[in-house]
Amino acid sequence: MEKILIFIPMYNCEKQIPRVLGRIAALGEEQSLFTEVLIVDNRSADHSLEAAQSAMQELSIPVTLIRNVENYSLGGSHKVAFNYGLEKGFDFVVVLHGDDQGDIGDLVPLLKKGEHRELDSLLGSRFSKGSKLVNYSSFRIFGNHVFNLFASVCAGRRIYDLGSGLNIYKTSYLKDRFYRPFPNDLSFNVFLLLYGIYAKSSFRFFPLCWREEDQISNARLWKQTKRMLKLLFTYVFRRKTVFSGKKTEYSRIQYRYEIIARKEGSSCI
Ligand SMILES: Nc1nc2c(ncn2[C@@H]2O[C@H](COP(=O)(O)OP(=O)(O)OP(=O)(O)O)[C@@H](O)[C@H]2O)c(=O)[nH]1
Ligand SMILES: [Mg+2]
Repeated sequence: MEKILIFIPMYNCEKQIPRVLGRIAALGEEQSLFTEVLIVDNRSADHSLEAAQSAMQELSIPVTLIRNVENYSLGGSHKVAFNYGLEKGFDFVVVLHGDDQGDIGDLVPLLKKGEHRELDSLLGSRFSKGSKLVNYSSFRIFGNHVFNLFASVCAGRRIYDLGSGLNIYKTSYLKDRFYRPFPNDLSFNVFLLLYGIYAKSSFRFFPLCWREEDQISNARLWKQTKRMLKLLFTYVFRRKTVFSGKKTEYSRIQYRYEIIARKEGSSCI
């Protein structure tokens, strides 16, 4: 039986994390598509830990709640979870943001068809045909389409989303831990995507529903745009250097965590 880990990065999501876990519990018997849920708290300053610990009791599959020893940002939390997936012998790692913008249900039909087995990764896309956006302004949608087109030209491959919060990766693809030197901030996802193109990995985008309701957006528009442009420029002119595997300040971090709570699976599924 294949082993699939759902990794949930969580940072100040006390309101949203019960809903994210509730959507997994609502899958009912389909929860058994997944082997374990790993919630990675990035030292939230609110009551996310307590909210998660209480809501995780509703799931039928095992859940582990851990807390990073330091705030490693979103990219660093991915590293913690990828390392965990590799060390515990998982075959796939699903990334599902803890602020309830996406829905795990969007991935279920693909998993049932076994599409994840054919590719190194399946990437959720907010801007594909069939995607649904709730509370996104037309300006933001238009801007993203333009940016995705520009990124596609730079990368030489059609990009529909530079980084959404619902993706699945094969651990055999991650096993040499090429992600270790990547920056830990929100640009980690773009590094991951560009590396995937650089390394000629196999992936495709799938449409999803994405909401922005009570979530706090941390992506500062202009700062983020400038950073992305710089990154794409680097990809065009210096990709060999960037992806050569050379150690960076991020490679040296230990990415340690402590276990806060563990819930075993119930035998009814
Ligand atoms: N911002 C931020 N988010 C983190 C961190 N650690 C984990 N997360 C989680 O990472 C997920 C994505 O964070 P967001 O700030 O929404 O970033 P984003 O989805 O890339 O950008 P938006 O377009 O603003 O939604 C959320 O579920 C956060 O709870 C962290 O250190 N900073
Ligand atoms: Mg978000």
